[in-house]
Amino acid sequence: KNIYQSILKSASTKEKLLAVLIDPDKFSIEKTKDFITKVHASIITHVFVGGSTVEEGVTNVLVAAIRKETKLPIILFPGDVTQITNHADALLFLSLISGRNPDYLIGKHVESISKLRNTSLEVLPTGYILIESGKNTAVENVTATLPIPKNHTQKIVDTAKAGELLGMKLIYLEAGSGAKEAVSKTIISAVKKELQIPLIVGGGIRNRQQLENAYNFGANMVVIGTAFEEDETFFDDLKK
Ligand code: 1GP
Repeated sequence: KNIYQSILKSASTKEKLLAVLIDPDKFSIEKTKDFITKVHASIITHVFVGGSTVEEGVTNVLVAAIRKETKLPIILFPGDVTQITNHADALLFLSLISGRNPDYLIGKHVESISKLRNTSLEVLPTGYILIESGKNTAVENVTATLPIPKNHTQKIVDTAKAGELLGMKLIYLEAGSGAKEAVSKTIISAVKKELQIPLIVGGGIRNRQQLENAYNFGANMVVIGTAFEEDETFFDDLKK
């Protein structure tokens, strides 16, 4: 199976994609079966796994447990090289193009190759753009980079376009996990207008209305994590 091709196809038919983000640091493995049952009853199409500070080995065990319960595509959204595991289907190979920290632009990627070589993960080159969202976020702290100010729309658009021209296959607009403000309509629609490749949006989306807004503004895929961590009744609003 080819995950990128299916994302492209969904983008061309305007099918809305929704990823639940499972952070191994905030998820107890015992509830995997129950959680995935709720995922299956919902409009969720993809499972993302990753976090900014996960202990080595934890992601591997958790992804194996999730794999047992679902046929949905499992995509790694790694905060670090240690989170790479062959139990997943694909890897967001994120380059933090909003920042100027060489480690997160190319350094970690070079480090990861010795591990990647031994996996059959589909690699999804992704331009990852952190946008100011009202408070300090984990991405900002861990990567020691500044987000692009939210009113610098042209800079955000140019950054996304530069990512596309560098050959990245996806652009991910990130407000940060638990962001106070999700990425705005102005930003999503301006970026979407210039991009040929699919657009992922995440950070601070907590209800159905915000989710639908993100699609209407131009997101092909939305990523939600915190809203499920805080209250699993959110699944009830996302029934198929
Ligand atoms: C974070 O974009 C994801 O990297 C999801 O954010 O946890 O705020 O939903 P939330």
